[in-house]
Amino acid sequence: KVWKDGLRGLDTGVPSITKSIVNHVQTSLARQPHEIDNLGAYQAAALSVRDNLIINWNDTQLHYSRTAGKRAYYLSLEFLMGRALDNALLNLGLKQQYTQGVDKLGFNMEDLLAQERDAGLGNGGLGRLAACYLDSSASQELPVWGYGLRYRYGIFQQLISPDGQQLEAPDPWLENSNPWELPRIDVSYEVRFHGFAERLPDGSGRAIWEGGQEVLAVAYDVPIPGCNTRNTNNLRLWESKPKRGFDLNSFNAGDYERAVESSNSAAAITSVLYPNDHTTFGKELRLKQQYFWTAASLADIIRRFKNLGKPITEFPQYVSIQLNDTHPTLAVPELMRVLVDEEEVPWNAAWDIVTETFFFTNHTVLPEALETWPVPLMQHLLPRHMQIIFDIWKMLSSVERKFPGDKERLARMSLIEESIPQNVRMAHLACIGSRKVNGVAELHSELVQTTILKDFVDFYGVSKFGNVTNGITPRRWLDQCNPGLSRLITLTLDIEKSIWLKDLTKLEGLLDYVEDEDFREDWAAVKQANKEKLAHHMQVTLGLNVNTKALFDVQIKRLHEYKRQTLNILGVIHRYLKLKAMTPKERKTVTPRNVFFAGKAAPGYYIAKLTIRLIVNVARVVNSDPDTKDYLNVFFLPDYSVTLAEVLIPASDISQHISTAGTEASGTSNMKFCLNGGLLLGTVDGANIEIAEEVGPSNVFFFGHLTPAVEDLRYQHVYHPVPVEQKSPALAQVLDAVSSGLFGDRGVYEPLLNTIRQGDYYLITEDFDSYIEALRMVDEAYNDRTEWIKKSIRTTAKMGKFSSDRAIQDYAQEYWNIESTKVK
Ligand code: DL6
Repeated sequence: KVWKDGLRGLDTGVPSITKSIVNHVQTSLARQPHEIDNLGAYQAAALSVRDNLIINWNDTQLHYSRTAGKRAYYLSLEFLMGRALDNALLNLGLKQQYTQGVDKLGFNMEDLLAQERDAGLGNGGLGRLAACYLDSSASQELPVWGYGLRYRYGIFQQLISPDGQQLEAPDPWLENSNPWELPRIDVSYEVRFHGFAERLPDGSGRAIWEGGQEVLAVAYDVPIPGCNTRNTNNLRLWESKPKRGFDLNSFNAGDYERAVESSNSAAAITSVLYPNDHTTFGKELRLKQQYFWTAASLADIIRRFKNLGKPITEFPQYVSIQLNDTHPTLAVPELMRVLVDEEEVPWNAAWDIVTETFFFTNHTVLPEALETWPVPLMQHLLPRHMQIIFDIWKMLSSVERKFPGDKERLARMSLIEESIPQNVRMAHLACIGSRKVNGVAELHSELVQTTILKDFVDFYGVSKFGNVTNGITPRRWLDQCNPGLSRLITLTLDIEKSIWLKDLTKLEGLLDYVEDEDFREDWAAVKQANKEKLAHHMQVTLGLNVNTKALFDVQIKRLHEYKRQTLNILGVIHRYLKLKAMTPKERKTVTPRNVFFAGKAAPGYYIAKLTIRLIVNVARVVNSDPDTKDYLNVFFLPDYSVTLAEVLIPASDISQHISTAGTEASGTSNMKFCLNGGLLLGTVDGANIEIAEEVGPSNVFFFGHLTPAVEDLRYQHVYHPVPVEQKSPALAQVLDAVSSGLFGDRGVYEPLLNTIRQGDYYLITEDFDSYIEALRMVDEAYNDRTEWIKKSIRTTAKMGKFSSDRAIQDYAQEYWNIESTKVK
């Protein structure tokens, strides 16, 4: 059934749709309809869908302005949106009509969808989470806007050389123009860098900040459609532009380089997404990005608030701002600067406004990911903000009063790390400047409170700290990527699709059908079709043959030592060596397995890149070995993206989430796989734990040491090391096989193997044997086909908790204090 709520007032008959597409071909694209190709047809169809979105978007903004209620803003340096056309069609309920419309014009909808470039404005989980939250905010009719940067180049394209090396190429995703954005030349702000900050001598705490470089932030709006609603929210992305075209004096004097220098440096701010995940970088351009974006976003939010005609002291009653990790933390001193220096609010009153407005989410406890910025760099780039940060810390003399004489505690809590040079600790600033702080899964939130922010819990009390377990949007991660399963669910539950898509706990109704053999066969047929779709995709794009009768085992995520793709590939080698040692008759009893990997490594992350190289070379050897190729195949799919995930996830029988306990804050792909009926093989970490609580321990495969053991084990590895041969003979055999050159150049992998043999920070040695045992249990369970299908159904049925609708309502109610408001 097609829903109606999102369509009210729109002309959605097939003839109007074809007319509108042809119209866009002739006018917006200025082309002849009879010579249009798939790309042109995609662009015209997208513009036609966008027309509908704009009508809803305008009405939504008007509605929010008229109701003048409280709004929330999600500040994220990353929004990993993926493609927009299919999502918009499904959320509007127009997929069928548009499919018929483009068919009438002689095109195929799938071909048109394939033309769209992913909006890859993010690195991984953090950016994709932001995208899911936008979808849920609109679907839940919540007045939430996203603010980010319009990078001209998104996450790099990953190429893999024949010998397995990752190469990076730019991602010029805007080169064919982007029909989903609306440039708003009427919305721009000036952002200052450098210059001089001079405190006023009147003791007010105010200062004047002048001089330096001024850059223009220009808004681009991306409409975010909700599911089965007219509410269409906004993602506002800023582009940097020079304030003045170029320096005419230098130009006239023949100094062309100088003439364009400052305009180039202004435009460079939003040129590229930093490709680092879980590491800080300390680069001036990155700090410029952070300030440029937070300053423009705050200016825009304040302007909108001022339109309400309320006194500035009421700001937090109308505005909540979520800081997505520490990247937007400069918003804290920036709001202080605007309030104190420009609005002339007394310092203490300004601080009250700030600490009522902001909320801070931490997304990792890994030490290398905790942002700090050198004080000299801050002083040079943002002299006024550095003064404010020092003043904020001075104001917190209450810390000293509460813990008199506890100098160590004071040093630990300080906003300034006493290193050479000194550094500003952004997590401390975000914590101090926010009303509430949360982690993204129960275990992670507990770790935040007991490790990195423990002193702040002692100081403020535990009520300032909370947990919001992450979620994923079932629109993209089930309905869009797995239409077969979506259809089966709708038919089985016998309710409208939009009902269960917006109340995912309804999936529990599937439990009534676990014992129904026909339903189980339908369920299994959907999975099989998805495996065939992936195999077809790999045949077409990579020329690879994939056995669709095998078990599909998938690990797709950023390459990182803590995520332990290395453990996975070493497990594959273990299986290979075992297969080699079997007789042909013994092999025939083995469950064939395809192991799929995908993910990018940060360009400078040598060990992660070496892991990719090992995977590719293991694949080369294993897939071509006549003894084993019918039983084991390994694939590394290059250039992982949201769109590739949409093909891989529905095809998986089992997926791996095998981080060292206590290192993965939450993970969200674990939720996506389980929602699509894939079972989970994982460690007791992040959201795996809550998934197991929901689906029941008999439906997941857990292994490995638990978080409380990790610290001790690491200590043992450093101070009382035991050789790998003693700890795990099976692992030692695998490492020797790699060292012997079985998978190519001897010696190449030694730095990678040494991370295990020496120190083993991520505890591969400790978890290897239980990992192999867990894999054996997966094989055994998979051989009981009926039981496996039952597990798969039960898993999907219990995923209601992990809808991002639940997560966004948690934020709305417990943190931001905003309410749903439906556009009529
Ligand atoms: O919260 C979203 C996502 C979690 O699911 C992952 O577990 C976590 O690793 C990731 N964190 C980051 C941290 N980056 N920074 N800064 O991406 O967040």
